[in-house]
Amino acid sequence: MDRWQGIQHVVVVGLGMTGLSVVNYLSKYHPEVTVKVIDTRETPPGIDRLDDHIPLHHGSWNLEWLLSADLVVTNPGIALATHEIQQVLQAGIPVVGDIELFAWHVNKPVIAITGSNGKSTVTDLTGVMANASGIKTAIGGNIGVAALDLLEQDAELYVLELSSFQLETTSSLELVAAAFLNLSEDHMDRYNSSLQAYRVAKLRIFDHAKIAVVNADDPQTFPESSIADVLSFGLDNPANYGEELKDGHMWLMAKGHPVVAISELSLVGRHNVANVLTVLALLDAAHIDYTPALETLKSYTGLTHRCQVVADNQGIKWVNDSKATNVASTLAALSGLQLKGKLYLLVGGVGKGADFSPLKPALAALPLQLCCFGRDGEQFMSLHPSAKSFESMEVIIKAIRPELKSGDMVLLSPACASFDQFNSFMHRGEVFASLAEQYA
Ligand code: UMA
Ligand code: ADP
Repeated sequence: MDRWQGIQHVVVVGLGMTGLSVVNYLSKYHPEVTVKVIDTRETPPGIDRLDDHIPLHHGSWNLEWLLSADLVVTNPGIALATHEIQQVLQAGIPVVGDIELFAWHVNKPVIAITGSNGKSTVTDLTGVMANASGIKTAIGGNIGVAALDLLEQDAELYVLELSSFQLETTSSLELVAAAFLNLSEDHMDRYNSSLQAYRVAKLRIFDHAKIAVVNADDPQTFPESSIADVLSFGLDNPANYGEELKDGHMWLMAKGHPVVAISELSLVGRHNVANVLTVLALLDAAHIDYTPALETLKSYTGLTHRCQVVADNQGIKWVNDSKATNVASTLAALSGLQLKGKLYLLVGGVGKGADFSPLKPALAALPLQLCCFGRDGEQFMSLHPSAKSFESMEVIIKAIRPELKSGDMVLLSPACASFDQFNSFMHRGEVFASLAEQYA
């Protein structure tokens, strides 16, 4: 089927990494279509990299452009519920995202991963292991490399991290295997506080998947249709991919076969055991023999900004978990703690409409100084008697530094997005790491 038949005028909504990748893709593979870009921001990111010949309307909407398009391609950050996008849909004009364009084009196997937490870790490790197994693999999507840009790499396999935002505008992505890692509250501002609406967006990953990889400990990850074959991973429930005690050691098991002893992994934390089990299930589902990649698996230490020790001096550990942008990821960090002294936990930022009260029981059990900062920092103040409010991360570090003793840990695991005081979670993590280096 030629998806492009009858499409002459494309309007790209939202520049940024996604919009630029769409414009570049169209000019390379579909030079016959005309492209216009709308971005509601005064200074859209990427404006300096947009070809001068592409008409750009920025700072507001342009309904005339939108309603004269044959196809509208939206940035994942634009909700379909947005009034202007609803007008486009009511006019019968198709609205898709960059992942849908990727789906129309790709002719190699694709693996995709969604979930509330662990997507980037699982996506990266799946790609790393597939490459180490001799398969030329490209990874991208929500992890920070636009999917359409991967096509340049001419890979044998694509591994995509997909957010619920991206899945909302994707309807024909065929997958050799798809994983839904877990579901917990996030992006409630976008989903009108409905966890079910957020889940339904994520479940779209299974629509055209040959094999669904689900979390036996989290039934909300199970597909509702019976189309896909299902593999499950689990820490607490019986699953195809789980753990077993053998000769005094806990092993990761793949369908009854021992793969690696957990003590041999460099990754730490129970959540990472679940992540590795998912990777094994995905690779098996894609028929990849990962035996040559087992040493790579053992030495894999994970991505930066995820429970990463950035300084360790005088017995004081400084841990950057800036990627903890929701409650469940902060809970995962707390459950994996190996604490000898007091914990100085830095929380706050943009709360995205979340309920932070599930943190309360986990915090109650800890020798803790809770340090709250950022736009929604006040929302954490009732979670622990030690809570104090600060202007910024730097003010916190300056205030707590004289109190720190050997055995203590300073942990940035903010349970919030970063956009109030930083450009991104990476920027926030870098600021923390440089403060840690300065004050450690
Ligand atoms: N925006 C406007 N007007 C516009 C266009 C965008 O106000 O016309 C705003 C929206 O609020 C939007 C924000 O700008 O949320 C982000 O746009 P952007 O230009 O920064 O986006 P990209 O650079 O294209 O990045 C997007 C993903 N961003 C979002 O989904 C918000 C990136 O995920 C992704 O890595 C990239 O595409 C490549 O696929 C980031 C993210 O925060 C990391 N994702 C969320 C998450 O992981 O929780 C879902
Ligand atoms: P995502 O791409 O879904 O945001 P990441 O792998 O970047 O996932 O990890 C984000 C945060 O969630 C980090 O703080 C990390 O320590 C934590 N995390 C990673 N895997 C899991 C998991 N399986 N369950 C809960 N938290 C996790």
